[in-house]
Amino acid sequence: MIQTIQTTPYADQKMGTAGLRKKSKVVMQKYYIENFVQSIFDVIGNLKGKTYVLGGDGRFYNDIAIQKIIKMAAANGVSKLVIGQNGFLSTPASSNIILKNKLDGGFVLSASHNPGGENGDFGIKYANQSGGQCPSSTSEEIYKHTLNIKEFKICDAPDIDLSKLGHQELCGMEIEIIDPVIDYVKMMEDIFDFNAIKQLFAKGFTMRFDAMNAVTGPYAQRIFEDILGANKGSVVNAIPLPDFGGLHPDPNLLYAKELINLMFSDQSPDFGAANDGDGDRNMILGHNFFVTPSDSLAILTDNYKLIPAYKNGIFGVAKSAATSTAVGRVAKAHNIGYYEVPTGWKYFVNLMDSNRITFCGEESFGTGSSHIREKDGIWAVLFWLNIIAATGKSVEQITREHWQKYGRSYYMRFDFEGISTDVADKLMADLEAKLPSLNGKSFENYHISNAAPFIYNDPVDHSSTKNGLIIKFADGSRIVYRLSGTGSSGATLRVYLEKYDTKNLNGDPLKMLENILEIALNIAEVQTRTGKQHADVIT
Ligand code: VG1
Ligand code: CO
Repeated sequence: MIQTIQTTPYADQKMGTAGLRKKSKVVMQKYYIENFVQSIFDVIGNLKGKTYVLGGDGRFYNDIAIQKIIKMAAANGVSKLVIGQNGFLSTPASSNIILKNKLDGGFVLSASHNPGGENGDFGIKYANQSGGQCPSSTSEEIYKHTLNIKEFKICDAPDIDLSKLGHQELCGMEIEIIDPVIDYVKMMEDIFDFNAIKQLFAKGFTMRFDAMNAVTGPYAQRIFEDILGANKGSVVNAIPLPDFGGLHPDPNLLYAKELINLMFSDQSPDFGAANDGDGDRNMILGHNFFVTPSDSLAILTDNYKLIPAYKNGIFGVAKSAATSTAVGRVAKAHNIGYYEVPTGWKYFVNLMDSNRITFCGEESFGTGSSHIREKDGIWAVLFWLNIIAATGKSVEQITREHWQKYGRSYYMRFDFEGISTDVADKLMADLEAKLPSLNGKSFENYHISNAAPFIYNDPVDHSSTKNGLIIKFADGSRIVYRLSGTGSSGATLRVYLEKYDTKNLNGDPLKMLENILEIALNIAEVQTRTGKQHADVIT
């Protein structure tokens, strides 16, 4: 039943910030998935005795891709696959299954926060035995392999019935279909004070969780409504749909509009949250109030003692370089380790494995801890609920008190999308060349103290990664420039701005950052080079 089929390489199967991400139509080309997956199996080698987890966020083409991967795993000699029922598994749930059962890795079929559907995006994240996505050195090796691939192996058999829980067999490989939610819920119960949160809801606390028609609906309904007692209907857009019901499952101020409108209205519940396509991102809102992800990371870290799993102490904390420095001040106050890494969760994995950090986060609505090796959307929501239950304070109160204590990092990100790759690459190259000449220069009241590329030297595997360009000012303000590594066409320039203030805590972020924005766009000649006067997305 095992067939070896001849194929020819594709030139574009390079993983980005988080796995392979392409237009669905690209992935639907003949043997596209097969080439990529065979390359992973070839690079891992020696698959006998190995077990992998497999699932996805339910987006368009998941059903086809998952059957291909199952049949290829069997033909390549994998011993066992653990698969989420009906092909569903969130990214955090998948990481948990790898760690808890000491599996050899796994595949999450998702393009995360990118839109789905036939005209949307598709993606594959590959995790190794760490429970996190493979390091860049491995993805580079896989990419090289895709450029020379000549054949792949596949088991010629009917599709597996993914709705049936329990054990099956295919071409000598064991398949176990599991409930995607049970183990994840258990893990959350072990971390947080569910009783305190139950009492909070019993006293009439209200929330709205927007699952954006993506994978977290079933997890959120089970946890928030069934177990914790939030009102029925608190979780909306709860059924995962192949095209996310036309929504763009990116939990931010632009794409989670329905939730934002509710939270900034008189009908607002006490608390609002949303997750992305594969359940690893989160957005936190109070009544009339938005918490930036950078502040959220700082606030969670500052309050670790309120959470049962962390109350006896935490290792350090890490953030991506583009994320605001707010959490750095918290790390200093608590006298714990503090690390800055390139963008992408894979860079946190070594720090967690070596007990250097417990918490980590990114400005792109990602927060998490060493309970797994991916960011975790529902974990962050539960952390906030646990703080609220323990303190009796609102989201706004908690955040404002944090600013009183530590000062406030005004922070925003401006994305310029759909730029031609050549223009974007040249913009970054020219800017990098110009950085040394900027050192010591002043723009009105802003004095540049340092302008340099961000280079990360991993303390564990000693790899070195360059990611983004940073301009630092004497008053602590910062500009970070990066090109996105998750898009499926053209280039996206991200400009991240930060300004620290200890006196004016109630400013409007856009106003506070107005001058720095102008400086940032001028230095990089963004408008003249891209032809865009304004950012496409502001978060
Ligand atoms: C974006 C975010 C980054 C995040 C990555 C994956 O990458 O900026 O912080 O880790 O997406 O998130 P980029 O290269 O486009 O800036 V997810 O939720 O797609 O796994
Ligand atoms: Co995601």
